[in-house]
Amino acid sequence: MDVVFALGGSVLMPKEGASTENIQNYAEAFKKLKEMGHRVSVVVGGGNTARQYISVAREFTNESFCDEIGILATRMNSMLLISALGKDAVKHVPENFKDAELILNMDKILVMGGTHPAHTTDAVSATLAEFIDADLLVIATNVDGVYDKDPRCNEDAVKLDKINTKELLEITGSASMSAGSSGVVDPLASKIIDRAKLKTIVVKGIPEEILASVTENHNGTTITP
Ligand code: U5P
Repeated sequence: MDVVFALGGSVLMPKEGASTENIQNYAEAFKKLKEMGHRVSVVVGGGNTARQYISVAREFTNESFCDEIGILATRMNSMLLISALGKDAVKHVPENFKDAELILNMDKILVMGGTHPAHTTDAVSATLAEFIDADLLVIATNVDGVYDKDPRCNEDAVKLDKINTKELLEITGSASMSAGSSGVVDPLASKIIDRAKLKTIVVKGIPEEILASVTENHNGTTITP
């Protein structure tokens, strides 16, 4: 299967910072998927690094420039994962989808971060999945699926096992577009998922769920056209 993963920066680079064991566990999961015969792309988020830089820069500058800072954080996190993937990856973080596809055609795991301001790496992963005609997009994040309302501020929020792309648009449509925002799926990504008719799974970003996402035995939310 041709699978694109959006790996939330907050799981790769949590508040406590990077840990060798953590990065290694993710690298092992992606290598295993490649060994199983899947074509693997990983779009890495900016995590706490991006959010810290953006929160200070915002006092001085506009959102687009904050986005540019966020993009650099996503590329640094990508380099960290590339370093742990060794010969299964290429020591280059592509900045557009044409270069990204060349890396996949070299039979390597593709790792990339952001591209342009005004969206998150969720939107990058959805566009990449559309561009390379992937079979599946997996959004591996810090929540375990899509809820009917934000579970961080609604105790009665209910996790949805299966939804369609129109329902995803309704749930995520009102999310913030400011630099560093962290809704479960960025509203632009939801629109791309809908237009590209992409089968998408939202799972908790732990190696076990990343491996399970290709088997249907995951505990997340499945989104279908
Ligand atoms: N960002 C962009 N464009 C991209 C990727 C990221 O502007 O293509 C910026 C956003 O401000 C985003 C931040 O919130 O970098 C960190 O990425 P993420 O972890 O939210 O995906």
